[in-house]
Amino acid sequence: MLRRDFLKLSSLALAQPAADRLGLQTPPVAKADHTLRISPVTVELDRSHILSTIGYNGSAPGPVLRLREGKPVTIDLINDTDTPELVHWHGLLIPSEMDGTEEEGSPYIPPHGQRRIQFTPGPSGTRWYHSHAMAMDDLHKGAYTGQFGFVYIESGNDPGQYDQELFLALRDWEPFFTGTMDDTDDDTHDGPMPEKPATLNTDPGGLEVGSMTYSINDKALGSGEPIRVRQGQRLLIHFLNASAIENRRIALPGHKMKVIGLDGNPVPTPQMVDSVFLGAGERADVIIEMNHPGVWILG
Ligand SMILES: [Cu+2]
Repeated sequence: MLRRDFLKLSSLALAQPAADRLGLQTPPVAKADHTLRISPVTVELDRSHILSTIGYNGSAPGPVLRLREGKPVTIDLINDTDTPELVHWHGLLIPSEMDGTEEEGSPYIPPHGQRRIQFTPGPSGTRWYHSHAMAMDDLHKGAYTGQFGFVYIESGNDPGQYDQELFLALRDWEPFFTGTMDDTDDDTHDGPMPEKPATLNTDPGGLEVGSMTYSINDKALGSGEPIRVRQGQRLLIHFLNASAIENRRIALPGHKMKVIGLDGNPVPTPQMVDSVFLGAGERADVIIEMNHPGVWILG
């Protein structure tokens, strides 16, 4: 054995745990660029309302992951729960094996197991990640839990001047089964609407899912820190409707929003609007010029 080889071997032996020493064929494992750990978390919507759910890296939503378009990343997915999980990358064009969807053939992350994935992020823009484990009739599973977070894929193209950048996910919690399809939040219809429900549903329950608990990120209306701005500042807000069940309209009274991106993709002709309406999973990137001093409720 050459001295050089001996040094190589001994440094490997030092770097690896005892169990690997016998084989030596396992190369030292490089650290992943990002790690998402799936585990039980609590969400404090406000002081008197604390939920128990499953989240990423100890919180819900999970961390904002900033990736570079075209630059390969390695992500460790660690499942600290008792059920198989899938992390789906919503809006990314990546191989189905990495995409985290059962129907496309991505392998599950086993209970108390882990998976390392590698992909080349793209296209650029506001994307998100969430559990794709099928909940079926279990409202404590998959997309009903706190397993969601933003992925922002940078292209190097400046989205325009702004003073503050915010990632705000609209979310509902504590879902329940109901016999009524309650879509009164769908206010996109013109003209008078029929009284709802048109016929009284006398079923004891149903398979529609409703919710009465709402938040932006992890905070309910009136709790959490306000967004503080100075007059004339420009906010870049990335909105995501991270709900599995509800459409949402969001507005900032006294201000207009300039929509520069929809579902993460730049819009050809940015428009000024009073509010944006987002279906489940949709995103909007807006610029708001803070030109009306005061206390305003974004909601
Ligand atoms: Cu999705």
